[in-house]
Amino acid sequence: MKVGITCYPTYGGSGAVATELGVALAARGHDVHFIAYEHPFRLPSFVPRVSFHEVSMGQYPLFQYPPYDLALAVKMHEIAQQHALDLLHVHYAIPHATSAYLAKQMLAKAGANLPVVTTLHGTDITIVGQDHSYHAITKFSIEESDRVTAVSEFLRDETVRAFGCGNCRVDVVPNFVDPTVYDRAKADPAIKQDLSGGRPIVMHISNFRPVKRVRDVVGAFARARKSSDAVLVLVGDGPERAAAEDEARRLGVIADTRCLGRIEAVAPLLAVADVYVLPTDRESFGLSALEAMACGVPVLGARVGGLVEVVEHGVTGELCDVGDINAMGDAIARYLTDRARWAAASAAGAKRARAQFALDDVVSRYESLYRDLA
Ligand code: GMT
Repeated sequence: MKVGITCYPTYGGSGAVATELGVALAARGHDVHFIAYEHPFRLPSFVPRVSFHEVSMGQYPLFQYPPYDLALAVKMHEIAQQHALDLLHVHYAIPHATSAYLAKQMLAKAGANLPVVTTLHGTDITIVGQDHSYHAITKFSIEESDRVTAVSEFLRDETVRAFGCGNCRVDVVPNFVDPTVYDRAKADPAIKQDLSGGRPIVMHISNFRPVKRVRDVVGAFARARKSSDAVLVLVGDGPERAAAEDEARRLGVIADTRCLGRIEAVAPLLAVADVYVLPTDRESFGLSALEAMACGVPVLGARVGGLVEVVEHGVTGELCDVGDINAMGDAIARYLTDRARWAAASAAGAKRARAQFALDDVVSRYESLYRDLA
């Protein structure tokens, strides 16, 4: 099939999922066309059967807010015609589902059909889509999509609740992980040595937005640090990075904290981590938690949203109340000091990631959904 994929190309779970899906589809022989304003961050430089089409934006002094959604619709329309796309799969509803709707209507005028699949990822439903300024168009664009998927049951239910999409079917297709890439057997001792001198590693990876509560990561680590000699490794960058470093200074753990900034290939880092921490405010899935589990890293997270569908509490990690830094710190400490407990959670996480969220299984589900539409 010929599939167009639109996503946010920047550091984040929805772009990672969209890109890895596209690469996996291409490996199965499909032609994949990414349509976005930048090269997706997880797209290796060249992949057979994968093309990237940049959305170019005409500028004009009148535009205080250049209309990206229109330029995107035009590019979708152009690529769909030029490459005879069988369908468009957009990730994150705003504005991608709306642009896809416009492109579909433009093609319909010429007698062509372009089915649109919209995958809902998170704040497109839980925050931005519920803002009054976007609510009606988000509801409309979801209802006009030919198929809608959500990455967790939580997100499906929240979509129905917030948008009252009585007659729109939302299928849950979870995010996935490639178990051949996210694999503790591939851990490189030299990386661990470099990061921590061989000491245990507590890790967090995100775009450091306020929703991720990165200061709680530092607070929980500082508490756990009292009973272990662990090192905190923070990966990523964003608005809360400086505040997280300040917190590490304030709590006296800055010397045990390493901030690596944005790193695109995180599997080699996760493979040497001992505990992964995701104390987030809200999370429709928590892709990084799944990637950590696949690498045999127990996950310490907040009991929110779809994260409870990924982490099995008491088995592959522990989930605490949002903001309960003491409980999180104590749970981290238990994994760091009780080797048997750690080994059981590590093995259970690696097994669950492969059994429930393996790339091959999930990509097959998308493929069959595409076939239903073609
Ligand atoms: O929704 C967002 O704010 C951004 C999005 C992203 O691009 O990272 O994150 C969401 O999608 C991810 C991939 O499906 C999920 O793993 C994240 O849980 C989800 N983020 C939130 O719900 C806050």
